[in-house]
Amino acid sequence: MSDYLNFSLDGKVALVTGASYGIGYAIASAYAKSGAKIVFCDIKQDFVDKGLASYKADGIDAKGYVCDVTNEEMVQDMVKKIESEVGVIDILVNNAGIIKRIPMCDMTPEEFRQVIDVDLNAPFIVSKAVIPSMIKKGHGKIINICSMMSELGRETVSAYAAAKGGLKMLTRNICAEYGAYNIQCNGIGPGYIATPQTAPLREKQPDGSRHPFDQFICGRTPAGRWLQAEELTGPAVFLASDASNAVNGHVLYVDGGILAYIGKQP
Ligand code: NAP
Ligand code: GCO
Repeated sequence: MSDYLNFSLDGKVALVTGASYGIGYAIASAYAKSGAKIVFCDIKQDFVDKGLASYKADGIDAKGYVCDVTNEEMVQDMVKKIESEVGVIDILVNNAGIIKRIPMCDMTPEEFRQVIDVDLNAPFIVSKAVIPSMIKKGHGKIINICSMMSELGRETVSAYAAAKGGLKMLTRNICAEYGAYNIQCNGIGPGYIATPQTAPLREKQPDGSRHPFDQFICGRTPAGRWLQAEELTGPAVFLASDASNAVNGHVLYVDGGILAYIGKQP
């Protein structure tokens, strides 16, 4: 089959950061079903163990590593271990992320720095760790999980929006600097996905009514609903496969149309 229509990940090694659950877990599981060998990391051993149990229950033979992706020494060590235990990383998904929903003027510099550290500095650290071997191997795929906040702001998420906006430009710069080595770096910009990270925005109110933000997002999404993490997996497989070798520096928004829609008239 020509590469142009090769959506398979057979024989590839894929590292997905923060993939014990949530979006990372869905993407890693889809990569496994597309033929890739899956490695993932999480910051705590018990989350790695829980993730391994979930992958096993889904019939996926994943390898998990404890690694704080903001710590360059830990990341370098993890990548060396992966290369010796599994193989050179062909596909990196910078998925690990946090959010702090605090009005900017109430946020401490430390709180702001923590978000920037995980959501922007870490994708730099992990990409820097895997690119040299990708260059030696002659190819590589880096996929950064961006956000609606790579394009839009909203109250209380200043650090997150700054990080995700920066991640969009880091994506473009990796494309610019390493595209000559057959490395494609793209982003996925999810809309609003039902995961633990957004659970507080969907919690039922004390009177049993829907959370106001839940109603707001359903009014801002043409499909009128939250998306599921599994709805990101087709685009993620495409960007990890040879079928996307001519796609570079692009952020693919998988948002149900939010960015195209002014919102339903109340
Ligand atoms: P989530 O449920 O909060 O999962 C985040 C994952 O990242 C967890 O496994 C977490 O591990 C891990 N992590 C956090 N800090 C880490 C660190 N320093 N080192 C290693 N792992 C770390 O989030 P999600 O909703 O799946 O989101 C995943 C990514 O998609 C994030 O980058 C997020 O910003 C982005 N995103 C989410 C949405 C959405 O609506 N959910 C939309 C757009 C973009 P622990 O649990 O051990 O901390
Ligand atoms: C928020 C949400 C969003 C989503 C996502 C949207 O508080 O607005 O957490 O930031 O996580 O990034 O694309």
